[in-house]
Amino acid sequence: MSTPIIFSGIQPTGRKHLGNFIGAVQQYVEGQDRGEPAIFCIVDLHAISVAYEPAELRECLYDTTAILLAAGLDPERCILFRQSDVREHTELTWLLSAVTSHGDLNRMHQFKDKSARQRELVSAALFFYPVLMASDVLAYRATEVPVGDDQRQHVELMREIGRRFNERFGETLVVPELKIPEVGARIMDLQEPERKMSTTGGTEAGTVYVLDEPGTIRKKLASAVTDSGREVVRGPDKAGITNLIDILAVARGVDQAEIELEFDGAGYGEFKKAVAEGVIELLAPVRERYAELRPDQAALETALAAGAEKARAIAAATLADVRHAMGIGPK
Ligand code: AQP
Repeated sequence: MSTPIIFSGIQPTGRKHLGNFIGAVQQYVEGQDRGEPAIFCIVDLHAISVAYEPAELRECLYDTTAILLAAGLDPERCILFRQSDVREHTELTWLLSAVTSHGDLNRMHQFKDKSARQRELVSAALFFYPVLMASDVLAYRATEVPVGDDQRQHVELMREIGRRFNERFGETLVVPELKIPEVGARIMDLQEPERKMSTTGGTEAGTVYVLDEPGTIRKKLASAVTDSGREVVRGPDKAGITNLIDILAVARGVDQAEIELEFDGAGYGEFKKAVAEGVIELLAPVRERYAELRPDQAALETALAAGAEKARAIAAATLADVRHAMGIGPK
């Protein structure tokens, strides 16, 4: 197999949750030595598609940068940068909009969900979100896109956009593959296990944040919704327990079957305590390292700027090819 070019984006917020961590961040860390290069982008331009505060956005961007570094991303081994520092993303968004179908954008689940939740304005940016996401990835001719299961539809659309571009203008872009984790691709809300754990759409008590203190994590896990049964096994009518089994399996790096075997005959209370300890062990080192890194904003800025320079060089070359293929600008 050839060496992958890995690309993924993550929204800037200080409230990254366990779903983001397992579905995305752990895959990034695993990918940074496999990708050549592995590129990770904090997508501040995506964040402005819903209501936001400008001053908070900047702070959140540093929060997310520090979380990613604390989780193990190393700017010497990957390219980590801020989306808005590389203007090629926005230019490519417009160019790719020429081969994006309005009907496809209309079918996006995320747009339907998020537009229904906006109180003041449903922005055109929210509608265009998937085109910007396609540009993020296609600008680097990435071959692999590590994301959680909720991004499946967006990645399918970016593949379609890449294919349509190549058919219309000649082989220029690379159609990437989706990469979702085998276990933990969709971590569910602890209070409403039929819904995914989410920054904006979930319950506070059902969302474990990467930066939660151990006491908070214990409390959230203790009150996690289960069911009226007693068996620690996965099943279609056991959404809460299935989610907790997945979480503990990922936290310990073992199979779900191993967890079921270990807790055979144990009560839900004992099991939930074990899940809490597993999650604390997974997240505590990240929280501690974050506390060391976050105050040095200048160092975070330096790391992002160096990443942007490397990213720009790659994206600019793709843009030159795209412009040429599309007949844009001088020969
Ligand atoms: N519940 C989840 N389980 C597994 N993976 C998840 N991801 C998100 N939720 C889960 C993955 O996290 C990555 C980064 O997501 P993001 O920060 O860009 O935000 P998002 O995809 O919009 O998801 P959020 O954080 O839950 O925000 P909401 O719901 O408010 O939009 C992505 O790879 C995503 O798949």
